[in-house]
Amino acid sequence: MKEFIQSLPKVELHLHLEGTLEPELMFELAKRNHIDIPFNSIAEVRGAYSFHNLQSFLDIYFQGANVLINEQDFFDLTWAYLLRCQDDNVLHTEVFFDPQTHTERGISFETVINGIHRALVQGTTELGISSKLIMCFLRHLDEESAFKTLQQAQRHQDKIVAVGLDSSEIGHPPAKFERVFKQAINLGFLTVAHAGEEGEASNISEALNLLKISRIDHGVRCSEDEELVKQLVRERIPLTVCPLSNIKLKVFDSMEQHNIVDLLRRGVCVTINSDDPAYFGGYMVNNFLAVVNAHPINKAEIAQFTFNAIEASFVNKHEKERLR
Ligand code: ES4
Ligand code: ZN
Repeated sequence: MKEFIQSLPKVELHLHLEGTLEPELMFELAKRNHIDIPFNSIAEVRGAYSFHNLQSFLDIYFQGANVLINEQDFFDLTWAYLLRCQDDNVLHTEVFFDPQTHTERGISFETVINGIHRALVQGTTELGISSKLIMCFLRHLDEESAFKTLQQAQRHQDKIVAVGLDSSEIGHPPAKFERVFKQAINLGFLTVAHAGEEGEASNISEALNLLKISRIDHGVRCSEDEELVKQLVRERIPLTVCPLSNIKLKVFDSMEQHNIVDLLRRGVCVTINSDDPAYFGGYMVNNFLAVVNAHPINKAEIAQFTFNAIEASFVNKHEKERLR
């Protein structure tokens, strides 16, 4: 089974570049940029990665991002992730970045996007890994900050396919960003949103109805609303599920209790993704293995996760044929 999963072609649709910052690179960048970090060793950093909910993770995640200063840092971060994709036979990836995490501390939008974009282009030419870039708004910040970020993104629309919504779900429902998403759609961006991760199922319906999203990031709490599950099946609305993330952030008590295989068998277009792999214990192969080790599942069902991801991806028909 391990070899089958290793060699299975994969497509990743839910990955935060800031969440791929491994402790080793964190130390290297801290040194290079003369930034103080509150850790004395790599082991100490890993020891701090024990979370009791989404917020306890986000606090550490935003702190880690402080070592990213120059364009080259964003390149190095992205390139290191693409090498992991190569290791895990990921052929195509659609990655998130959070510009506000950086612009709020004085790093320019250009520094961030130019470093990331240069690495993604090199990933295509040197590794044969295709990619799309999705810009997320931090939902704990206000509408005005999101509008400002959307404006900054406009001159980079050739590099960004979609906008998304991440960070603290509880207390920051999709409705808060209805006007921002409306403008983004008018400008020609596709839309996605984290919904139904920690927050209730109604956030999923609200994101679909108000933000016109093409797919739902996480969405695992859909099972609390039977009618919603039926709608997801009927309309083939994809969920980008992140199994190891959900266990680390205590969305489910154990992988055995995770509903991803149940949703797959009920006909929901579910996919497997790594979210913030440096923090949650693994990249794509590890996420597949964690699911398979906890749930009896056959090879055709495992391969269905990849077929679903191809279907849910933002590539054109021609590129979907290539991935199949
Ligand atoms: C995130 Cl797991 C998760 N949820 C919401 N926002 C995020 N940003 C990075 N990882
Ligand atoms: Zn996420």
